[in-house]
This record gives sequence, structure tokens and C-alpha cells, in this order.
Amino acid sequence: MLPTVLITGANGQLGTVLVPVLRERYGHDNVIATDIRPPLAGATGRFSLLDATDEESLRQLVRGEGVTQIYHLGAILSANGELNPLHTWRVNMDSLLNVLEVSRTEGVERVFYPSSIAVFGHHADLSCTPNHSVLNPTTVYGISKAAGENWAQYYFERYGLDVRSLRYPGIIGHQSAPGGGTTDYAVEIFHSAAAGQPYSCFLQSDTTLPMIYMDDAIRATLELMEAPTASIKVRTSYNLSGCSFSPADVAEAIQKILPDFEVRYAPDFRQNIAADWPDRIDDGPARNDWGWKPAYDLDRICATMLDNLLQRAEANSEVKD
Ligand code: VAH
Repeated sequence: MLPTVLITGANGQLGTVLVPVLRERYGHDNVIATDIRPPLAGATGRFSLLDATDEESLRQLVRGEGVTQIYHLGAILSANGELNPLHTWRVNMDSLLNVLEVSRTEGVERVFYPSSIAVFGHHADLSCTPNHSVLNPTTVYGISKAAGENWAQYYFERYGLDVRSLRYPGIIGHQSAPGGGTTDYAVEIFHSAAAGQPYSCFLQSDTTLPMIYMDDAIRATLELMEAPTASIKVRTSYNLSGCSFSPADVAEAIQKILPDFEVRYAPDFRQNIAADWPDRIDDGPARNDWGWKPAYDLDRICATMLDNLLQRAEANSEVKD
């Protein structure tokens, strides 16, 4: 029996790519995209406006459509989250608690909850952060994700709700825009390079962070969600990594393809956030429990991003000619 899947935050960087993949996999009409904003231009398929902080609206939609799986992607990310801390806390926590409570009481079988490397802080070993580390996040986003992981584990242990979670690193893809995070530079830099423009980076050149290519992130999400229940041994959240690099590393990788590309560095408040995040994370439990293995290293990310963005720039210029 194919699931009926509801995605919150479907207009976001990950949701934009995940929705079509889920439709391909489970049937076009079995996947309901939702977001607090109307669908993006060009988006097709089933869509409902939904504010996930409104429990009754969520309940009516889940009950009315017979939803059996929820991917709760809606959240305010690390950088944007610092602009209005209490609003960020309320949006991120109220929406998650609504998803957990509605799922428990309406018979939803499986929930995906995205966490983040933002749950770590300077009390963890940031050189290669183990899955079970001290969590002392320094952003409201990270605080909400750390709390959310523990709520996910609570609903599994107390009610048996099958909630599964990944601590995403920075996600890099050409298909969608980043959503106000500290790792957004790693997407913006490729757009500048493909446009033949210099890039002004808001992090220091040597700030190494864990990253993952969009296709790897999507595949990891599906592999986690389709793994046998018995193999899921971590019910807070699994560390997930593709590769780690700094702005200087990615600039150098781009310059191997576009030698004239220039990067300047103008660190802002986001440097303070990134300074308390891991350089690398240990995703050994994900590899051991459900067979995770990344397919994209920095050079492959670079080649794939530039191939797609340069083709798009050429297509756009032909349209204008
Ligand atoms: C952010 N892209 O920067 C998100 C992510 C690991 C970072 O959670 O907030």
C-alpha cells in the first residue's frame, strides 16, 4: 500500500526538490505539498496552504486526506532565526509539537523530522563530532532542533510514533534557493561563479563546515525513511555528512574550472554562528545502522553545480537573444 504523504515547508530549499522525488516514488496524487506561502512559480501537483503552527488546520488536512506519512520541513533557519528569537522558537516548536500530536492521534505511521549540525556547540568535539555529543547550541534554531530531537525520541518511546531524523549539514543544490541559513554561502558562490561575477563571502575563508549535495541529502532521507524499523537505533537524530570544506576550498575547486573567478571575504554575524559548528561530523551510526554512504565529494559537487548553472545561464541568454 503506497503512503499518502504530507510535506510541510514544501517551498523551501529541500522541499522544492523532495516533493517531485516523493511523487515519482509514491504516486503523483499521493503527495500533498503544503507551505505557509502559495506555491512557487512553476510548481505543479496537489498543494494546500498550511500554517503548521495551527493544530486544527493540520489535523483537518491529515484526517481529511488520510495522511500516513509527514515530512515536517517547515522551520525558520539559523541566520533568519536570530532576527526574531522568540518568534523562531514558537514557529519551530509549535509546528513540531502539532505534527507529533496530530500524527499520534490520527494514526500517521511515520514522521520525518529534519535536525541540523546547528544542535552542536563549543562543548562538543568540533573536529569530528560524534553522534552522541553534548548539545549546547548557540542559535535559537539550534536550540529548537535540539529540543525537537528529544521530543521526537519521547513520542517514539512513550507512544511508539515512528519519528525519524537526520542532522543535515549545509545542503547544496542548483534546483532551489537556500532558505536563510549560515551555509547559504555554499550555494550563492556557485551562482556568482556561473554568472561570471565575483562573490563576497560572509564567512572567513578558513571556516570549514560539513556539507552535502542535494541528491545525497534526498537519497539519505529516503533511505532512512524506508529502512526497516528495527534498524533505526537512534531516535533523537542521526549525524549526516557528505563532505567538509571551507570557502577557500570551494573557491579553489571552482577556479579549477573557472580560473578568473574571484572571492572576497566580508564576515558578518553568521561567522559567529559557524564558529560554534563542527568542522566535520561522524556519521558512523548512519553508515552502520542503515547503510549510509555519500556519493558526492567537493569536486563532483563543483562540476555538477557549474554544469547545471552554466547550462541554465546559456538557455536564459538564448531566450533573451
Ligand atoms: C542553516 N542550512 O544554515 C541550515 C542548516 C547546517 C545548516 O541547518 O541554518
